[in-house]
Amino acid sequence: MTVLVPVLGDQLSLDLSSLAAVSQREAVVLMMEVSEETTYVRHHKQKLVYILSAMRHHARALIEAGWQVDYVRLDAPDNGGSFTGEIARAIEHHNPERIVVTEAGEWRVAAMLESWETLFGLPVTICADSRFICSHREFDTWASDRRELTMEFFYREMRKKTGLLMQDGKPAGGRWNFDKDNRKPAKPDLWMPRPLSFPPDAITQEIIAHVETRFADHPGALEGFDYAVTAADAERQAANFFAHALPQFGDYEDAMLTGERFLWHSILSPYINAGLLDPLDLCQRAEAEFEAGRAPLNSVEGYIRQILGWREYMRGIYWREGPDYVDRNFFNHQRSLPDWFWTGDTQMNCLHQAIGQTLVTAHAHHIQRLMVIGNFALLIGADPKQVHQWYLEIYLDAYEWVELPNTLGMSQFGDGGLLGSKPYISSGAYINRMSDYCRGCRYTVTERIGEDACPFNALYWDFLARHRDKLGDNHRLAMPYRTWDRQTAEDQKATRRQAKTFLDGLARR
Ligand code: FAD
Ligand code: DLZ
Ligand code: SF4
Repeated sequence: MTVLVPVLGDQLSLDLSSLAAVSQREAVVLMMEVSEETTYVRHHKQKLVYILSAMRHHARALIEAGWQVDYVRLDAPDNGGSFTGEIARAIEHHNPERIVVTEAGEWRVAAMLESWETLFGLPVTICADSRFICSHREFDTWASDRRELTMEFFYREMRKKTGLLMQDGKPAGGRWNFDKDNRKPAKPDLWMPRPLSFPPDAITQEIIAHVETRFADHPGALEGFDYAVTAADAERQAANFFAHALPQFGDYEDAMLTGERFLWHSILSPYINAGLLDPLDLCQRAEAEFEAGRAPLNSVEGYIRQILGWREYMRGIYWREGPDYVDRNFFNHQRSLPDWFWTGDTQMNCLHQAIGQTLVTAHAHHIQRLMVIGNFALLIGADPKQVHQWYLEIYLDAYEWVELPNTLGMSQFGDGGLLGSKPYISSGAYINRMSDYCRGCRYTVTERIGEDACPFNALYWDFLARHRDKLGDNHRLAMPYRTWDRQTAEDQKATRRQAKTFLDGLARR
């Protein structure tokens, strides 16, 4: 008897639930490079190289572990072009009696998996993805009797469930959250930790050449690609993070510095999301660093909260809200992103830095994504679906289940506040406080009106004025609205005129 076990490009774990559910003797593992997955958005070229190379390396690891693997390359002449097309070919070839697959990470692919039983007349077992710490049912139980789905309360449940940073049923250090200790700006520092560099091996080089020609119209640079593409190298980067960056992770979590792309961040999200690293294992290792006295609680708690809290919470929201979450548009924003989102060619230094490094590395850290790029997109009234597509295509770690709630929900307030009690917006003052970008900018961060005024300032107030009908009652915005109301009608008019002039010339900014 043959069992077909399709392993998708973000399921690159040797202890995947589908593999655990079958015996090696009967299984044929099917891995498929298919054009539908490489083009459903215009993925950044480095994202394509990363996924395809990690898939090819994972196939080797599976074979070494004793699995029979049928690997379909993108350039195979008879490639079926889609997961379903390749399953059809594999059924002809291997004549399996059933299919066992780990659940997909997004609605689009989940619908494909669910269609196979009827389409092919074979039993299909869809296994829960055990790499996540919170199951769908657990999340729904937590969410079902709540009016507000506050992440902080979900996170506390996860701490209790896993026992991470818990002492006698209480949070370690007497507090659940050390966020207020974690907002320090950073200074240039020669001894800043650096992520490890993994020069491309022959497999990766071949893919780079293929991507360069076949996906020439996709955004992003390929030069300098040096991400890990194996579990062993991802593990080296994890060890590097724990040894050198974790102790100060918390202090500088929100900081931004010109030319410093990674700061004290872990740069592990691409590896966790593709399956090369296990999220719970990383949390436990961070906790062990605290217990051994090598990393302080504010850093370790902050790091664990990102994974155990935010990452699991985003996944829960994604599946709970359903496939039409992507169409939510609370503010009815319709503006297109300016073309310079794909070149970084703007005079606003913060955006030039954040988008520029994104194009070069397919990575930006959380505050760059949220408070520079996302903040700007929201203030100009960009269409949240287009903003979502930009993030999905441009970041190495982007899969819809995690990217969509972060972008459309947290960053663009497209769902009207499911994930946050107020929109993440700010004037230039926040960016100036948390970065050194303003010093190198053609605009003046302290000015609101005039040729040289920082565009974020007028845009911020214009946004609040424009959306008063929807935000006026929000008690967390009471203070900025009071400040706005204290201004003279003439000042208010000048601010709104300034914003309009800026938006009229957005393409050239
Ligand atoms: P660190 O700063 O070292 O954080 C540790 C880990 O926590 C990360 O590796 C990641 O696994 C997890 N994490 C942190 N914040 C979040 C979060 N908000 N949601 C989920 N996991 C989190 N993250 C993705 O993995 N994929 C995405 O497509 C993605 N899109 C985003 C879009 C927007 C608009 C925003 C604001 C955030 C997005 N994030 C996304 C979250 C976050 O920016 C990245 O996880 C983080 O920058 C990855 O870098 P790192 O591994 O160095 O993270
Ligand atoms: C993102 C991606 C890309 C670019 N290419 C492939 C591929 O060729 N084959 C594959 O199995 N997976 C790929 N992926 C990841 C899938 O899109 C990912 O597995 C789904 O998003 C899961 O829901
Ligand atoms: Fe960005 Fe304004 Fe600062 Fe320039 S002055 S870097 S546009 S916040």
